[in-house]
Amino acid sequence: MDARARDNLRSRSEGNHNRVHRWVSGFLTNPDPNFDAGGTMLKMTSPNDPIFFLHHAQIDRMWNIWQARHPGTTPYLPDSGAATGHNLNDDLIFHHPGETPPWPGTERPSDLLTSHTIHGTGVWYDTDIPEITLETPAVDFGNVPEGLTTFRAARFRVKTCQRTWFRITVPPPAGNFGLAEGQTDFYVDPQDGADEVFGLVFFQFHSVAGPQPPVMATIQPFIVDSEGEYTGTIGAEFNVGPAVVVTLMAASVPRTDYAVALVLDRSYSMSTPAGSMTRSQLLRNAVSVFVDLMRDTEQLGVVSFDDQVATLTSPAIRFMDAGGKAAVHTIAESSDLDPRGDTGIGLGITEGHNALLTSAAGLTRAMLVFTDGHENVPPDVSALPDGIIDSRTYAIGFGRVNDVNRDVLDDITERTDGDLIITGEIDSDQQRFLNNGESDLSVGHAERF
Ligand SMILES: [Cu+2]
Repeated sequence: MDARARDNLRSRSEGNHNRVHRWVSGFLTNPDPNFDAGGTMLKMTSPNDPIFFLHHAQIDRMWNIWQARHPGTTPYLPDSGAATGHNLNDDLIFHHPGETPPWPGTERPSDLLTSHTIHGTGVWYDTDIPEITLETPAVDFGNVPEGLTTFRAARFRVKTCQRTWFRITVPPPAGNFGLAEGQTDFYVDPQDGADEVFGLVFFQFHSVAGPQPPVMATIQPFIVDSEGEYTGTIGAEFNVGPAVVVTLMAASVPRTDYAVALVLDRSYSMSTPAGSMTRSQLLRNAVSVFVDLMRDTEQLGVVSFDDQVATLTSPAIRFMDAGGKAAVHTIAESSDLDPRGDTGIGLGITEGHNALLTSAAGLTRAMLVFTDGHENVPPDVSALPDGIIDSRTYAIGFGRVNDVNRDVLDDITERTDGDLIITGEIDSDQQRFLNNGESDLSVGHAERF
């Protein structure tokens, strides 16, 4: 941005800047010197006009875009040789010589090169380039039982005002690691009121016996240039920073057969939204995915709770052969899980414990508690005797982190070193992967979202 050449951004934007001041204010075409054509945009009082702010924000926005398009170009010139106050590192002058400056402190052009610095980090133009940080250089699938396919996400922290894409440009080499259901492109949208969102890029791992050497995959973040401002082509892709490499790692472990009690919250608060569906719908989906991943040598029981408890499977714990799976699918669709009363998590856990007592010999017992954690019917989880939470117990909280009662969920899981998952606000694709991912809860590993 050089003031000295005619055909550059600065000359052109200053020329256009001046025209807008004239257009908005209007020319004084009436010879009567007292006639005011309206508006203040042509006068030194122009900052009083609301249009002034919009206008200057637009000039600043265009400078931002120009900087992004010319990353190797000096953002401001001249750095010397111009009149005092106009060089890169001069103090800007807002008053006549000999007069008192209108406000204390100094600003220099070099202080104003980055609009986020000027306006504060929370103020963005909606066209600004996203700021992206990879939070997971290594994506660890943990211990995965042989025969299972699980999903894990590389996670990016994203500051953005627009949809931000991630493309797996170099997929993991053919083998046990791979694309999640062939998917290479993922995106995240900004959320009103949130300074940051998380971009998730999923991979899958299929567990077979033997060592699992880590593999690499490459991900390129980009935006779609809907106005052609960054690429010169409307709808073209514009890469945001360089591609990043993530390392995928996993370990295969022998698969054990499990007896599982699903303890399902059907209290009224489960009717509230968790992302694109209600918590209750999320729960029904999770149950359906979970049961399909069980082997016919494993057992499952389903318990519901609000202020009452019910064991919905008959017998309480049954093998997940075709008939058993069909029965659980019927339960997942039924009105027996409709949101209803208050929340007695302790009641549900006790009922699940009793169901597990009837499991077949040789199976490892585990309990999954699906709840939003707002208990209001005794006994409280904290008051349950240790013998009741004895099997490996996992809690799955519905809703965003701030919506669920973290203390109660932690209390459920910590006694047996289980994991806590909070589902967060996620779209349906991610939901599908998360639901699949719950399969490996059976070996005590779960990713925290
Ligand atoms: Cu102006």
